[in-house]
Amino acid sequence: MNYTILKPQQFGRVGLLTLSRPASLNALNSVFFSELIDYLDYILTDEPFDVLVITGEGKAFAAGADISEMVGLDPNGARRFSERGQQTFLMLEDLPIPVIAAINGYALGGGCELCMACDIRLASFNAIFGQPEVNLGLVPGYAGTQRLSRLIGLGGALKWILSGLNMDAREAYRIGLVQDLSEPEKLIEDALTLARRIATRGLKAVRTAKMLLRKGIDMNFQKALDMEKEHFAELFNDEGIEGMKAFLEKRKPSWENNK
Ligand code: DAK
Repeated sequence: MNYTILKPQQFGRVGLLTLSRPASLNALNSVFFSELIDYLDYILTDEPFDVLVITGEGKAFAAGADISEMVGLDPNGARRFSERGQQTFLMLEDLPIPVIAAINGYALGGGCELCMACDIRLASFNAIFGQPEVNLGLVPGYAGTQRLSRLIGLGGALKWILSGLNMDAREAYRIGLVQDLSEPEKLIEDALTLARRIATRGLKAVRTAKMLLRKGIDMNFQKALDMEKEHFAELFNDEGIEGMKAFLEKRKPSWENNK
């Protein structure tokens, strides 16, 4: 598939995906969703890299769902529209590899929901976040009502979603929505550095840890501990043994991705 909005690049074992529709502040339209589904399918099938970084071109990460497309929907169309976005962002969240959002500017509405479906959020100091849907007489429709409360707690999510206010990057960092802040010109470099760091750890361990954290949060605690125990044990077959031996022998583990 030829992409018109997505610009994929690859740096070794790290993928960088740039949303490129800057004239519309990377508003998420149906072409974007078709391209993203295609790209996620490619990652799942070909496993081209071990960590993905997502960013936006220009002054926005993404300024939300494309309002000019949404305005023509009736309630049934809106349900399908919401479902497609929810499913696509779930597919992104469920990728076996870690995904880092490098948030370069506006991350509003669907754009904020997109970064919340990523595993780690790094933002530039000039990023702006918000769920402004109530200003349009809407509610978040790509799982924002569910992911924001899981990330920052129910009280904070209620405050931001009910008020439709925007928050700056420092506030987003303070409340734990983003994990780190960068100077705008260093954002991508910082995101790629973190991605490379993750991509040179035990790959099976990284994927297992992501899955345990992601799945465990919605599970009964004891069941989540059982799941952790089983997956911990599985790592004692190969990667984990090599990692521990390497430590004791004061050398680098000889994992494929670490040579
Ligand atoms: N959709 C479409 N176009 C957008 C857009 C958006 N979300 N955001 C910006 N643009 C377009 C503008 O219309 C403008 O286009 P032209 O007029 O040049 O053709 C261009 O991008 C540049 O924008 P501005 O001229 O407004 O730029 P400024 O720097 O002055 O302002 C801004 C930047 C981010 C403050 C402003 O653009 C803004 O407020 N944008 C809208 C932000 C917003 O409200 N985002 C939330 C969208 S609603 C659901 C499913 C999904 C959703 C909800 C329900 N269900 C089906 C239940 C999700 C909803 C949303 O995401």
